Amino acid sequence: MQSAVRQLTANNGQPAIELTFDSASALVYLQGAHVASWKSDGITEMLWLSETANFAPGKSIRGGIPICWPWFGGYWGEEPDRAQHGFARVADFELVDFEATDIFTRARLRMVSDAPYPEWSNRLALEVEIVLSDGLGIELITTNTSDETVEVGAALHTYFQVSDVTRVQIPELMGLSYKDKVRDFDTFVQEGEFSVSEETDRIFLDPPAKVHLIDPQSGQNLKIESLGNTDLVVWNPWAENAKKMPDFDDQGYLNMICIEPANALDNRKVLRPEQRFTLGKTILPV
Ligand code: TA6
Repeated sequence: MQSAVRQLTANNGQPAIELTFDSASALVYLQGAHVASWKSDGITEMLWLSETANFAPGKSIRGGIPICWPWFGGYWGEEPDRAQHGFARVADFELVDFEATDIFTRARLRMVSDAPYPEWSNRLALEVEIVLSDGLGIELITTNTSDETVEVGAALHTYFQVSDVTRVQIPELMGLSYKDKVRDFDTFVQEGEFSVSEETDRIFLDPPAKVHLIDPQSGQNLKIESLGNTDLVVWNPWAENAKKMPDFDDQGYLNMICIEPANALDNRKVLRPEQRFTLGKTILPV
């Protein structure tokens, strides 16, 4: 049983670590503790990555698993000009601990950048744990390091590779309520099977812990089990929005769907001093 963690220089000279477990591999950029590749069989890429993605300091990678933290979406505070989805995804992380065993390979990274916004200095600490075995696990572990209560939102903004997004199914979404960003965040109920044929940006409320991503064309189906999330965000930008994003290749929208366990909008967690909170997910081919 081959398992290892090694540090390397990846795209555009960016530092990264590679986890291997048997034939499986995962590539994690230290900036943003960003999982950019997961090959469960060592050959098939399970995560979508834009052909025009940036690999540069201070720029988030379009694809893989960007970390939205300490907020998801727009900033709720009064201060202006705060980056969408927070600042962890462009922060520096360092490898603090790893294990390579015959049942899993694990790496733990810690955010070492100072918060770029003064009101967030010395408030929260973030560690990210990534586990590779038959599946891929990732957990965001947030600790309130201040002496006051702190609100934190987050999401694991996972871009899944699919054969044809118009044919994918996520059966467990049927019947759930969701806030639709495309329709002013009004609340609707998912009537019938979920499907994508236009811009889709839905925050499903109180979702089940387990959902499945069914890809009928490839037969590559996944079980996605989340913990700590109050919401599940599902996003596809569709053609017009994909074209507007320079780091999103124009046709890429047909082969990706984001399924994101989140604490979104008003569902932020309120942490007492020293309190710890974990948001995570495990993805397993089925
Ligand atoms: O998770 C869906 C979403 O909030 C969309 O509304 C869209 O903004 C997407 O995230 C991508 O955001 P980004 O800041 O990575 O371009």
